[in-house]
Amino acid sequence: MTDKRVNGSAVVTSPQNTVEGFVKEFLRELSFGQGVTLERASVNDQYLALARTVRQYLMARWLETLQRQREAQAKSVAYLSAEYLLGRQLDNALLATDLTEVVEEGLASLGIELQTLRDQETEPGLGNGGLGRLAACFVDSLATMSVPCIGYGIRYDYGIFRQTFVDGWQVEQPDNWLALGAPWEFPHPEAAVTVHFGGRTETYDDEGVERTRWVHDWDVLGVPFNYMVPGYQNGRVNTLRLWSAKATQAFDLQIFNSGEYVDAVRAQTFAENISKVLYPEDSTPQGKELRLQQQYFFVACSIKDFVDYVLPEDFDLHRLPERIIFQLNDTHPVIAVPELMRVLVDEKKWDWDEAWAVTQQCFAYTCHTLLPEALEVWSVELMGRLLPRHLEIIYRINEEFLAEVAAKHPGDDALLERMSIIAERPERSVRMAYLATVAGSKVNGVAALHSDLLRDKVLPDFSAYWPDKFTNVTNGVTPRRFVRLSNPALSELITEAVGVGWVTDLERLRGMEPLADDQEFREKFRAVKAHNKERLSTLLQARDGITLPADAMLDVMVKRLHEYKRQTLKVLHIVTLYDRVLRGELDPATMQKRVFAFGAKAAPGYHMAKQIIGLINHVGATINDDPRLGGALTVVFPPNYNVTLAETLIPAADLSEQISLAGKEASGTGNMKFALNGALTIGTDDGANVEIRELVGDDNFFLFGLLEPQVADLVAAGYQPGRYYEEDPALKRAVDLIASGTFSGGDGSVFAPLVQNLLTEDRFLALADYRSYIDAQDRVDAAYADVEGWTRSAILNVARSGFFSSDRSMWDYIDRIWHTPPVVSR
Ligand code: 26W
Repeated sequence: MTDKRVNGSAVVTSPQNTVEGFVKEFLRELSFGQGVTLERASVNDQYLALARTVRQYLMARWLETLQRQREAQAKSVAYLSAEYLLGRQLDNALLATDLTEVVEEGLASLGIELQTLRDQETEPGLGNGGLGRLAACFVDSLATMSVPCIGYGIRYDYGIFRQTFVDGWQVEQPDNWLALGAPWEFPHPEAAVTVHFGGRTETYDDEGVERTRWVHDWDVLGVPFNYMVPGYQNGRVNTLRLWSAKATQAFDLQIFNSGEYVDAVRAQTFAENISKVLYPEDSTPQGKELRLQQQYFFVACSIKDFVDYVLPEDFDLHRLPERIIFQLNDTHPVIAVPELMRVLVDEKKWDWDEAWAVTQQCFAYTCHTLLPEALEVWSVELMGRLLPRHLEIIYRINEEFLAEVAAKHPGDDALLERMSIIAERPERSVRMAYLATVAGSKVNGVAALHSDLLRDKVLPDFSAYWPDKFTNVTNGVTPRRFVRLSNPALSELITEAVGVGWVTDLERLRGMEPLADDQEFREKFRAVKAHNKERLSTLLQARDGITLPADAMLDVMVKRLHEYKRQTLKVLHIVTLYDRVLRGELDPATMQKRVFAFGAKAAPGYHMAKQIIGLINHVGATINDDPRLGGALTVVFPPNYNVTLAETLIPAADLSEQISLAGKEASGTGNMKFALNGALTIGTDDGANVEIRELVGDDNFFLFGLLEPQVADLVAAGYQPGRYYEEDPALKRAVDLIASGTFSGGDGSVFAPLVQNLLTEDRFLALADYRSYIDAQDRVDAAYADVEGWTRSAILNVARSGFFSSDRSMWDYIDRIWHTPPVVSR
């Protein structure tokens, strides 16, 4: 046991990080934690005991980090996010403590396979896609960089649904991720926060000062669950605090005794519904009341927690901006702005201007989308009913803001209407992105192109009014999980080439550039890719009974299913190749063998997205079983794409599909993960693809498609998808094959809605980009045939993608927005 003194007195002793030390602790956890003997322990017992043993190695670091930050009175980041897509925790904890080998050997000495226990862990799917995963990468980076940060969010009882396929169609199953235990969380019911809802407001005289009080209707308890966010081998552990809703009055005995058993627990179920399940939409808000309840619930808990529990109790809140920056992860937590104003004005009894001056310095807003329909608006009817005091405060913020604008632009009523936080039409509603922009000290997009479009197209009036408020921070991904952990073979090769430091300083990958011209290194690089393909094949066989053909180019498209991401265009490519073979234009024996791998969940209510999933699986079933192809083309679509599957799929990929319509994908982060794992990208000039292409070089990137300005012009000129269908015979044949029922048992009606939409609306110009895409894919085939050339490009992609580390993103946020330097050891 290694002793560690924390806050002077209490001694926290971490177990010895030796095989013996670990085995001793593990057996203790098995018997005293799980209450079973080694002989009778289930795999789940073993996994839970292992998790609890490993977390002990992090405990001292956690307590010390908190102590260190308290002493340093350091400024922290409070990352407010409704989603965290964390992925499995065990391996990341082993990497952070550098215990993998010790644990592997220790378990083996007890006849236990570490991999078996790894596979026992259920990943916490507390997010939908890009936004949630980015939050997880960011908190990992801040811990590794020793920057004080608390991630605040919601502990959903049910995360993103489990996807299954029935006859190729998506069917959702509830994600009961807590069922087998949650060894990585630390509940703190003693630190519960009461959150109010509903009711009305009333003004009262407070010694001559008119004040307002909120007379609420009902309330819930917010119980915090802490999760460790371990830094990579730096002795630091930050905190992720997720809130779970509990009824203030769990059970009404009187009602129960009167025999109304259901009524007796009605309040409980109602309250606990708030953190029951994650909303599975990732770009079309449904405007549901429960969603706003969720947003206010975790925000109110978080602000109360930080102001009353994290800050020293005598802390003068006028200095709040010196101690905290609340980063708003999209508009989902922006209700935090009126909540802080309510606390300062109604509870701390500050006057308005005093409170507003502080509030404006405490928030910053990151926008993650370009789709107008993804920008959240809440009707004043709903806001007023659920949060009457907050609506009043939002009205006052808007009034003060519009008065300021009017002073600078007298008589420009159109401008006032355009910039008002309150939209009058179609119904009076609160524009949350506008509230975030007015209150935020900084507003940023997540890629250079996105931030430009945010300024010029989404919030032009605001960027004209506050040019310095707008900035860009291009997304990034953590190299710990998405290279070091998920691609150990490549990591070894990188370390051999540039030394160990790259894991926390990814720009060191540049040292590999010259090796692109090294024949021997290229062979090793190819061996790594082949190994990863083997590993994927083994996994897909075991997980889904999918056989992955060998010696084929692995062409991968994994991301949420959305029309703007254009999975349909990928299907048109596959059908075009199929058509070429059937017409004898391509010889299956000599053509480039390809495996098309898909991974994608569709929001349950998004019917066109579900049609597209059905089409992919039906095309796959037809092509995979067509003997005329001789296995030259194969479609695989493992269900339930998630972080864990990504960790094995991405390192095996040759080609990364990033084919969204230019101007629609804010950034993308999968694109970065593929480049860092030696896949080449075929993509449009959209989101972060632009920066990937600029860094890896045009020769090492397959660019195609309309540029954003051309898209705008084509749409403005009136886009007619039918014309492209008529004028491109290959396209016509591909669409007709789908329409004719070739992939649906001859029943053309199955995909008629999709085909109809494509030929008449095609909102995301798939037909307009078809020819350019197909030509680019032909370039890909030619490039792939040049094995050495392809490997060279792949190595250069890795070597030149260090910029896409989320550590670099954090430095940008720190320099441009947060000003929260790392707390380095005294
Ligand atoms: C239902 C409401 C809603 C609306 C938008 C839920 C979730 C969203 C997210 C903003 C959607 C999202 O995940 N956006 C993605 O964010 C990534 C991280 O910045 C970007 O890389 C992706 O381009 C963007 O689509």
